[in-house]
Amino acid sequence: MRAVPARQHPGIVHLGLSNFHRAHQAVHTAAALDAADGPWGVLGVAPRSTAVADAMVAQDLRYAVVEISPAGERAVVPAVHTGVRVAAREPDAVLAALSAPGTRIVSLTVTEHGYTLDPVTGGLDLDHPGVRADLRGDAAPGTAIGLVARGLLHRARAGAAPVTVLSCDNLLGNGDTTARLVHGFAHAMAQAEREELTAYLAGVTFPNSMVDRIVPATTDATRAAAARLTGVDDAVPVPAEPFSMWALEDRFAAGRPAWESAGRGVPGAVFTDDVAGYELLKLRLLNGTHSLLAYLGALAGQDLIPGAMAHPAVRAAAERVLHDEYRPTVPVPAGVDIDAYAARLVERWSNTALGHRTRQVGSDGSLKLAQRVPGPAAEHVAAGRMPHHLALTVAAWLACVAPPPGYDPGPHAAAMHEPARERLAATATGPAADHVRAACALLGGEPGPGFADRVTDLFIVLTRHGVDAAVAEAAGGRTAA
Ligand code: CS2
Repeated sequence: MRAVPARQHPGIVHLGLSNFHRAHQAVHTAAALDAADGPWGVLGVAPRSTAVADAMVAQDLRYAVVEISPAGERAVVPAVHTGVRVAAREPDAVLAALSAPGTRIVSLTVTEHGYTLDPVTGGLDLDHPGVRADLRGDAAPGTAIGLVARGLLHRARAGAAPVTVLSCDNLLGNGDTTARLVHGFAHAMAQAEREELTAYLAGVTFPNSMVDRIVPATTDATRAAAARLTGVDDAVPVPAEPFSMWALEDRFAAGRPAWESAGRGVPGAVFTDDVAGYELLKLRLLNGTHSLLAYLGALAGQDLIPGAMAHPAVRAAAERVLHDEYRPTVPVPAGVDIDAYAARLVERWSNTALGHRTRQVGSDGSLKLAQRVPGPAAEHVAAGRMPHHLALTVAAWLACVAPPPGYDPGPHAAAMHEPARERLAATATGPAADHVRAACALLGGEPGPGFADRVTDLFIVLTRHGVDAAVAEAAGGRTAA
């Protein structure tokens, strides 16, 4: 009889069956398991959508990651999933998995949107209807934080060992933030539950991590490429750029895979105490500039990020925000060559073969920009400098998702998902300055005096005279006539 490889034990329960997880953590875990077998299979949990979960079951939990660049394509099949669940459909099975003795890591890719974070307080949004329902606890948890907290409470009650909760999302201090939210949830529970959960949380660790790989949505072209490269039909392959990076703190309560191992086309993860440095580097230089490219690109009629890069004014604005406004606010981690990093970003955004859409990067802007813009903007304003291109980022976002009457931002902006769209529409018909102030409030407040005025100037130029005029205005550093 053949022994069952250890990797078939799901030591990891992962919340979020997104393309990002399937092309990043899954591939790094496959590389780790190639280097050292261990109980690190992944039980993937989709919050609500059944499509990917059911398709994965139908194809034996296998799928291909199709690495795409102008240099060519290749397929990698991670094959690390041991099962999939849909939380809304099988809540008991998910809670059982979270509290199973063999579960050692609970990881998350639920996007900025999934954390039910109040951008003003930085804590759990206790007014969120989903959070309120999860605190009542009379039905299965519907929010990610509710699911983690209730899962950990089950573990506490089952006497199960502590676990690591590993956020793999683009949040500032994602581990610390997740810890704050889960503690906030515990704190708001009824007394008996609060005490049980809080005691258990003392043994749980929440390492910070920086995750990086550009992963677009799957299209028919991805399916065709997967079939061509692997010879099998795959309903849910994932397109990804060749680049992948992961930096994380080595604080695991119950062990971890050998993620430092390179393989399957990805380099080994970097374990470091300076995750904050990597995180700022990535959240600001990559994600911050990406947002500007998405909004200005969409307004300039571009469907794709490389299309935005090919638009001279948009590219010029991206280079300015990257080098002049984000870069000086980032303490570069030891060993990182910042010039090479920035040059690589330009190359990554210019990947014409990948098909990364402006609408994807532009979606959920109210939540993403809160992580990307206010911190560096506050630093510049406090130092007496106006960050014109950070202001332009906010103006372009607002022009995309809450345009003033008579201004049509075009189909790519209209297709962006924005949870605050309705709220922002309420001020779109009034004076631009009030509209901008309402938008800044949503991002956590004005980062410093004069910033909202500068956003207002640029918003007016952008919506009256267009993208090129607004870029010229930002570069000239003047105020609007
Ligand atoms: C992007 C990110 O959609 C976005 O907001 O900036 O998803 C970006 O592609 C990844 O963080 C790259 O690692």
